[in-house]
Amino acid sequence: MLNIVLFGPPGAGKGTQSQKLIQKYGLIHLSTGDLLRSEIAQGTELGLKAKGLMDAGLLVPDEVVIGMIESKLAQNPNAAGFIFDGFPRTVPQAEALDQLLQKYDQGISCMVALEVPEEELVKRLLLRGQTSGRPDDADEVLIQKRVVEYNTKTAPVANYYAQQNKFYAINGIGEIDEIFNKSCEVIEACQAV
Ligand code: B4P
Repeated sequence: MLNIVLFGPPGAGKGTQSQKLIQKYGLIHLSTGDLLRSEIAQGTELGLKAKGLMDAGLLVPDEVVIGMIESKLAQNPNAAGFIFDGFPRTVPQAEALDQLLQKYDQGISCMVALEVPEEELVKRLLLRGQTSGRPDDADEVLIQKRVVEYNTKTAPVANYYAQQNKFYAINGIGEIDEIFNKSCEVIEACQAV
């Protein structure tokens, strides 16, 4: 199985690159952001709890997202592999993901980290906010808050995978296809190991 963690700050291009990577490698896309937004759209209890946190630019509790990923893994026992987009976002989530995959005798193949400076992230998300209707893209103060949340809670996850020799950083500035090609080079190098 090919299991890729696509990593980066909010607006780095994780969702954008995921769409291209799932097509090329026949993987299942697991975006915790998309799963949470779907719960919100359906008005579930989980969605109602998550909405307040997401709209405030905060992470939702680990156990909530870990539970969502656990059920998606169980629903797709014959998958060729998964792209984890926006997950794990904390070290406890990364530890839980390793434990979940171990149940299937699987593990993470590599982490592809998209590196984008903060001023570009803010620009991209404000632009997306003009059409996405996402409350968390609506204003700069909120976007900065998401970046702070990323720097304090999520950035350490890179080190977790670096310690396992699975961390690969890519410059996330440039044409979408150029970034995609660089991501494929990393993934194919991991597959060859
Ligand atoms: P996500 O849905 O994961 O949102 P995101 O980080 O903002 O999106 P992403 O990074 O995928 O956006 P993309 O670059 O594709 O999370 C939203 C919220 O959900 C979180 O704040 C949190 O509250 C909660 N949540 C999700 N997962 C969680 C977890 N595991 N634990 C706890 N809470 C969790 O796109 C950005 C824009 O850039 C797009 O408009 C795109 O067109 C543009 N773009 C992409 N590539 C570009 C390029 N190369 N050049 C120019 N523009 C580009």
